Amino acid sequence: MKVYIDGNYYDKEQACVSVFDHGLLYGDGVFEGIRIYNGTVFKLREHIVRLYQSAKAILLHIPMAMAEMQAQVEEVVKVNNTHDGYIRLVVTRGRGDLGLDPAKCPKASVIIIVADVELYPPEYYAKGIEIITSSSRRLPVDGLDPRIKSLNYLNNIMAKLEAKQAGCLEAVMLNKEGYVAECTGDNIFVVKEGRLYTPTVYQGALDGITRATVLELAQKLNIPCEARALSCYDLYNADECFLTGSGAEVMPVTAIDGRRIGDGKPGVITHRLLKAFREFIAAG
Ligand code: PXG
Repeated sequence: MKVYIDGNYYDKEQACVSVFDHGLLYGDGVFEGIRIYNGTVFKLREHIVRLYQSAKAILLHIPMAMAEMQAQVEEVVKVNNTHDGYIRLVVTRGRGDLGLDPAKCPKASVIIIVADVELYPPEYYAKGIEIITSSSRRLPVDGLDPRIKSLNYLNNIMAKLEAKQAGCLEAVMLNKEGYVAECTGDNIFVVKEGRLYTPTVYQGALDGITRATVLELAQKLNIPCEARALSCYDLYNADECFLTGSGAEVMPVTAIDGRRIGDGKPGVITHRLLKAFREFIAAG
């Protein structure tokens, strides 16, 4: 496996960054996680746009144009001859000194890693998963806008630890008002009386690319959908619930905080959307 760093390719073991990189010292940087299906990079343009928007929001200049970045990602996939996998695209503030000042970092670093994807076991899709709500809140907009996919994932990691301690794979993160934002690495949806709901980005949801794809597919299937505020009450009393993300795709949730969702089995609409999502991928 060859890792791209700032114009050069390195073997996995030799792929290193400086200890003075502000991505390491301060989590100063942005990233994307992207899937490769059947030799094609899924929604690459959308991921690149989100990366550049995250970078713009933190005043990080990416030292290549968007079209160049897109071509570079494609090249790394080709060099690695990857048919199905996962891309981690990272842009750090680059090498500086030990102070916070980003002006001390002359050039951002671009890292592109292609890896095998860690798939969830198929039985999770058939049976659904149980999740909890975490005590770790999603960052407020006046702290760091949660739409920025930054290298600062510590509060998501705290929530993930809480999930693992409870024997779950994912945790719901609430915003500081107590409304549902999303999960640690996935967006969340509920179905109630045939309608699909998901929190808005202003409630702390990442503008997820899988989320957007599922909303589009729902429209095509004539399933009414709406982004709006949701509380834990709405989750507990939903007919169906599922998560979306580049890793999870569409993952049914069958219990939240010990409350059974619907009849405790993946729902009909969830299943239709998962099927539609997989067909969409297969169609290239
Ligand atoms: N919310 C958060 C906080 C995320 O990090 C999503 C939602 C889903 O967005 P997409 O665009 O993927 O539909 C993400 C993305 C991991 C991992 O290792 C997770 C993500 C990205 C990269 C790695 O679990 N989730």
